Amino acid sequence: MRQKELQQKIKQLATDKGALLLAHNYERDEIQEIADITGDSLALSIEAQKTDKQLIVFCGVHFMAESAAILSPEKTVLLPRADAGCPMADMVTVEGLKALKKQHPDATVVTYVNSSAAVKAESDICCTSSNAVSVARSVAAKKLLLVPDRNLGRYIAKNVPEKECIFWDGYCATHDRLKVEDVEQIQASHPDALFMVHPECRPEVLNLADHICSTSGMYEFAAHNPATKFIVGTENGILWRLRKENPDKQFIMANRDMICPTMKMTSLEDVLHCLETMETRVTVAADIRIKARTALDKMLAVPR
Ligand code: CIZ
Ligand code: SF4
Repeated sequence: MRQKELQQKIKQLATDKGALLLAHNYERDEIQEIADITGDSLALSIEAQKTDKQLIVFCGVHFMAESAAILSPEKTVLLPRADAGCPMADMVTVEGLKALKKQHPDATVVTYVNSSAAVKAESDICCTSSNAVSVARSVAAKKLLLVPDRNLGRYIAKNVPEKECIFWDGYCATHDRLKVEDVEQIQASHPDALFMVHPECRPEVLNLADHICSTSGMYEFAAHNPATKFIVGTENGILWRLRKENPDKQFIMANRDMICPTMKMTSLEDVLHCLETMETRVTVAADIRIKARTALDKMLAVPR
């Protein structure tokens, strides 16, 4: 089937079944094209909560669908590819986190939303890449366990020097791969471009940035900054919407290999199959869901 036909078939079936199609900013272009809403993981989960629709098709990775299920347990949340996980989220286990907490009983656990529901349930408060610094500042404890991303952790530690920070040694290979030399080379070829970068990148790369922000922050920065050329330091799926919303501006990847293999798994065929079969449903057991929800709600209560 041609791409357009497949897209039309999906849209029709989604309408017939009353489904809301969500796509993360890193999904393939043809998936983002048919989504009702594109966004970052938390924004999409909040949209899933707000809609009257009872069926959510979440084109993304497993922890994202879990977050939607935590916020809306009464809805049906489908993940088109059950095997699309997040390698960084998988770097921390509940047992490992419990052991670290035992070593630091006086610390507050601040967990990035890019983590499993079970790990969130073992955490005191969650954070995203856009609110990480405010969340860390809001915590009363002097000592923080920052889980699972060591790069986001070091970014928090730099901006909240009054706290003692202990990092879980996880990382996102897609972002960690970006090196200082890559950025310096691109900056030398495009001296008039501004470098915007995600805090999942290494600290020495963040030092070269004009703007450090989440994916949503990049859309805002690109739209409102008068500059016309930007070097992009995050997963390349972000280019689709950046270019669509800013047709007169130029966006250059800081490194061509910033491609997340699991975010790119979901195909149009998978989305169609998911709507036809109603598989795979993602649910979170009540005991975990309630604890994970508490950690998310605490984060949502922190003023920006
Ligand atoms: O790196 C990711 O997977 C991001 C930025 C996810 C999200 O939207 O929070
Ligand atoms: Fe996980 Fe990184 Fe992929 Fe995001 S880009 S889903 S953090 S591996």
